[in-house]
Amino acid sequence: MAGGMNLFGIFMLQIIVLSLFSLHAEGQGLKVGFYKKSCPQAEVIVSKVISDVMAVAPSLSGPLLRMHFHDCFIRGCDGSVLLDSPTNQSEKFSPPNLSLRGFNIIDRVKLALEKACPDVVSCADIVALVARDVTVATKGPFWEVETGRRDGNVSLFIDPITPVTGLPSFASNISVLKQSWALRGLNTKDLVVLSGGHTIGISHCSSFDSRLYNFTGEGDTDPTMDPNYIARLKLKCKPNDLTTFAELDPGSFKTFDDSYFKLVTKRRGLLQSDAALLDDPETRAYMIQATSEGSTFFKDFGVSMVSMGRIGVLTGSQGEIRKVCTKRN
Ligand code: HEM
Ligand SMILES: *[C@@H]1O[C@H](CO)[C@@H](O)[C@H](O)[C@H]1NC(C)=O
Ligand SMILES: *[C@@H]1O[C@H](CO)[C@@H](O)[C@H](O)[C@H]1NC(C)=O
Ligand SMILES: *[C@@H]1O[C@H](CO)[C@@H](O)[C@H](O)[C@H]1NC(C)=O
Ligand SMILES: *[C@@H]1O[C@H](CO)[C@@H](O)[C@H](O)[C@H]1NC(C)=O
Ligand SMILES: CC(=O)N[C@H]1CO[C@H](CO)[C@@H](O)[C@@H]1O
Repeated sequence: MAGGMNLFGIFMLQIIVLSLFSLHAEGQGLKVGFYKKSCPQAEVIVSKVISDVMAVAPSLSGPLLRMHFHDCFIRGCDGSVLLDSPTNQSEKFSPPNLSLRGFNIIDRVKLALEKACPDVVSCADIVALVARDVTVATKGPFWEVETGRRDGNVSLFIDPITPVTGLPSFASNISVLKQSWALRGLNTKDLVVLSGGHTIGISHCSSFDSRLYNFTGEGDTDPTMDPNYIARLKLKCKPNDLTTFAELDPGSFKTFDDSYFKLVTKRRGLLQSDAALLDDPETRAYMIQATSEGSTFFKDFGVSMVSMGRIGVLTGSQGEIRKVCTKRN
């Protein structure tokens, strides 16, 4: 079973993680159009700011989609990824955030919302709505976003890098990835579908250069990666390069489409965690389906994003509605 852990082990971990995230059933208290009465213009305001931003800074679509993933996987979708800390000890300063950008865009959306309806729309909901709007802006699918999340007040440096319950690493194998999803009540289909988020955006060389230069510590390359692609990437990324980056989905990294799955199935997935999706019959079959005529990827992506958006949410009288997204009230 996954990572040497038996089913019972997964079950127990699931209980631990779920009770860490929330005592409520997953997603309870969320609904489409939560702000219909309290702030009827909320979603229009978010979309307007995002379309303005996309017009001048389209490269922020990647980090803004990724932000919702990082928020939801750590302490549930509670805006914890946004919190600053006077000593840089909050989540956003933890290593996996490398390249998380666009925090100022969330602030800009919040400012516009506070002007229209003060103290009503949570930062966690803003992150969820923005993830949808940047997907649409890159020609991806539209889905109805459930809202009604409230903001948490805890954000810890250690959380994203904690083994098992933290964020999955770019070097995760398929069993670790499946476990990471299962712990949050998501299934293997959600894993492969949401990995499709890598159809847009970039990755720093440091997230994949071991595959090019030192895969097992003996100066070797990753045998599962197309050698021609390795050669091309080596021209871009020199060893120990911390600043250069490459497109996750070369050729169409600005467009949300199915080409990510085409590349991964041709052994051109950039990250080990992308390539790992070939190691499971279900995820492999999905990738082939997703690149075929009858692909359901666009529809599936919306469904899985809604599921991800329900992880460990605070609702009702839990948590708070932050006035400023980087600070507790
Ligand atoms: C399967 C587990 C995942 C792993 C291990 C992973 C890891 C990574 C890594 C290492 C990067 C590059 C960061 C850098 O070096 O700059 C990245 C980028 C990105 N990830 Fe993931 N990711 C995963 C799942 C997801 C999910 C579920 C989404 C959203 C649905 C997502 C959306 C993105 C996007 C859009 C980018 C591009 C960011 C940019 O353009 O700056 N990822 N991811
Ligand atoms: C996957 O990775 C985990 C953690 O690094 C490791 O314990 C496990 O043995 C690996 N599983 C396989 C099948 O390689
Ligand atoms: C926190 O990090 C920022 C850059 O992200 C840096 O400018 C600042 O000096 C750091 N502050 C502390 C207290 O380490
Ligand atoms: C490759 O990795 C090994 C083990 O981590 C290390 O000792 C060696 O210096 C690395 N080689 C290069 C060229 O980075
Ligand atoms: C965080 O919120 C919990 C309840 O939601 C509350 O008991 C606690 O005092 C809060 N902590 C801080 C530092 O605001
Ligand atoms: C945006 C941001 O806060 N990035 C931080 C991510 O983590 C690295 C490594 O811990 C920090 O150096 C960055 O400042």
